[in-house]
Amino acid sequence: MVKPGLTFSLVTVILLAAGGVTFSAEIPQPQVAQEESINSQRNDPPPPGAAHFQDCSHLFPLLYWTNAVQDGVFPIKPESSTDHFDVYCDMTTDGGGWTVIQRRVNGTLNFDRRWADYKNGFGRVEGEHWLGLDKIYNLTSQNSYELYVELQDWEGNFTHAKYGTFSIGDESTDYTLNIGGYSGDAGDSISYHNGMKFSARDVDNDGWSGVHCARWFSGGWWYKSCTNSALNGPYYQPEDYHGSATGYGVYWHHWKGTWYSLKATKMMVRPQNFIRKL
Ligand SMILES: *[C@@H]1O[C@H](CO)[C@@H](O)[C@H](O)[C@H]1NC(C)=O
Ligand SMILES: *[C@@H]1O[C@H](CO)[C@@H](O)[C@H](O)[C@H]1NC(C)=O
Ligand SMILES: *[C@@H]1O[C@H](CO)[C@@H](O)[C@H](O)[C@H]1NC(C)=O
Ligand SMILES: [Ca+2]
Repeated sequence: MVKPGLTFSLVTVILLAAGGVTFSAEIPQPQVAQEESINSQRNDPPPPGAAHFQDCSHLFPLLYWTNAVQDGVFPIKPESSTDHFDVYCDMTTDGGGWTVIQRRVNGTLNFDRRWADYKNGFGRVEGEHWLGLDKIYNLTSQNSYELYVELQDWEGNFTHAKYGTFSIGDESTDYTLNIGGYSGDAGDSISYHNGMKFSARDVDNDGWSGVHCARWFSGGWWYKSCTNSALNGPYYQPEDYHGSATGYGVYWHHWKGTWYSLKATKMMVRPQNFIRKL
C-alpha cells in the first residue's frame, strides 16, 4: 500500500534495488570533519526523490517494495525544515521506520557539551551522535510521534523502553519534553521528566535550584531534581567504572539501578500511525 503523497523517482528505486551495496554509499556524503557533519547544512542538491521523505518511516515502504529493508544513512526533510539532512534509519527494530536521534556505542564522542551543540547536534550519524534539538523538534512537530529507547549492558543483554507519546517544544520553550505511554522491559526512567526543559552544562533549566544537574551528570538532558536517566552522561569502560566512587555514567535507573554505566544506547522516533504491514 502506498502512502498518499509519497513520491520518489525511478532513479532512486533502481539505485536502492541494485542491492549488495550499503545505502550510504549510494547517496553522496559530504566530506566534512568528523565532529561537524551534523552541524553543516547540506547545500548540494538532494538525491532524486530523497528530499520528499519526512523521516525514516516515509522511506520504509520504498525499501520494502524493492526488497532492500536494512538500516543505513539517508537524507530526510521534515515539513518545517528548510533543507534536507542525513539521519540514521533503523529499519529492523520493532518493525523498522525509526529515525535515530541519539546513539552511544563505544565512548568515542564527548557528550559533555554546551547548549549550542545540543541545539545543532554533534557526532556522525553513522556512529555516536546527538541529532540536535532543533531537528528533533522539527521531526516530532510534524505528526504524533513515539519514542523507542534501546539499552545494552556489558554482558550482552539488551532491553528497551517505548513511549507512545514523544515530542519536544521549540527553542522558545527550552525544548520542553512531552512524553508518556510507557511500555517495555527496561523500566520507565523518563516519565519523571515529562514537562521539563532541556539543560546543558552552560544552561540550568532543571527543577532543582542551587544544583546544576547537567554539570553534575555531565551531559545534556531534561533534568528535574535531578534525574532517573542520563543517557548523555559520561561513558565508562567497565574496568574504569566503580559505582558511586566513580559517579554517574550512562544511566537508566529502572533497569540497572543507580551505579551502573551502560555500554550502548539508542533513542529513535517514529510516527504513532506507522504500519509495518504494507
Ligand atoms: C526547523 O523548522 C524551522 C521552522 O519552524 C526552520 O526555520 C528551521 O530551519 C528548522 N530547523 C532545522 C534544523 O531543520
Ligand atoms: C566507535 O564506534 C564508531 C561507530 O561504530 C566507529 O567508527 C569507531 O571506530 C569506534 N571507535 C573505537 C575506538 O572503537
Ligand atoms: C544479563 O545477562 C547475564 C548473562 O548473559 C544474565 O546472567 C543476567 O541475568 C542478565 N541481566 C539482566 C539484567 O538481564
Ligand atoms: Ca538547577
